[in-house]
Amino acid sequence: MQHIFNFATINHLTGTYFNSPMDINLDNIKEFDSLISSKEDIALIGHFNPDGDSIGTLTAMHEYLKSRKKRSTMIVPSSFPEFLRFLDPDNEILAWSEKPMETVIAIKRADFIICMDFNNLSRVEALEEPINENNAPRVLIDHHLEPEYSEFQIAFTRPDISSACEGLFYVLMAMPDICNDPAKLPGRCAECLYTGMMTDTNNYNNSIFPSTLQMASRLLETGLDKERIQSAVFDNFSESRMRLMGYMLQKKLVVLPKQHSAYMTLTEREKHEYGFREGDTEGFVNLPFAIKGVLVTAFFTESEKYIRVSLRSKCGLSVNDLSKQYFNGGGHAKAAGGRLYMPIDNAGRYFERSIKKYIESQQGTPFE
Ligand SMILES: [Mn+2]
Repeated sequence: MQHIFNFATINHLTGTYFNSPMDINLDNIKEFDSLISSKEDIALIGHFNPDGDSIGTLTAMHEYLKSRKKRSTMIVPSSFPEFLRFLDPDNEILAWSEKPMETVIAIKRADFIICMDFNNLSRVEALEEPINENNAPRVLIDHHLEPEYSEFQIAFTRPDISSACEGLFYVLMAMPDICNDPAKLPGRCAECLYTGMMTDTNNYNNSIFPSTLQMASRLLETGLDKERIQSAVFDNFSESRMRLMGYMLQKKLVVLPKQHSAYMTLTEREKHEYGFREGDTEGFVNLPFAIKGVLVTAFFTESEKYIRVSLRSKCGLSVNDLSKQYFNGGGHAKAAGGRLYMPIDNAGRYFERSIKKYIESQQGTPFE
């Protein structure tokens, strides 16, 4: 399967100059376009613990399919943070954790499945089984490393873009009805795409490529209200979340100067004390980067079954590799997740040992 596109063929398709920094194969676009035309009931699948990019791709694709008079159902394995609610004003997104029956039924009856912002069906947890039981064609739109190509009929994916929303933006630009004109994006599509890009780059702090700014610029040209989106995402937290952030920085932040690293651990008891709600720690993992010399960060959240791990890097040290070796996870070189199965009180020491061992195992200095 081919997942690279080239300019000439896109020009041929649209008859316009296609100013895209991404490569998309024309045959894949044609196939995707005709799959949409021939199907009636499309399931859009997002990943576990959906973030802005996940909800952004789902809602943008939903808006697009609505414009093509297709029924589509947005489905995620677990609920998403409240601050993203503005992307789904009519409460249409189904979370398996809240409505397991409805969710499974929607997957079973689908005649086409579009997976976005994840690279492997294991990232959708309980949804993996019903998806695998459905023989409908599957398409992937993503930006994670090492996609599981064999699970999809078409995969539009590459790691050197900011977000799955950016990938979806360029796929939509290549569709015949959009014809490389962002002004033709229907309904709230542009705003959903912009939100996913903005949140996945931590508000233009990381994973910004020339293609990313080009996408932003082209969306802004359509009259998109960027201030409104920024305020909906960043100025919408609870007082208790702000106080939790203060507590974490004051009491829980550990800096390891020699390892250019810093970490924080959040326990169930502390979550309870601060009235924790899903999404409250969004972005906390990035806070220590403001300290001079800190290039790698980790955030550990205790939950019922395991410790949720978030890892970030601003240097050559790959947290994807680090997570694969020590934290039962992976993701991107500069942003990865994982899980630990140990008491939360041991997580800090485990991180200190792991990062030391990992740095020792690297050739040369990873802090460049
Ligand atoms: Mn993403």
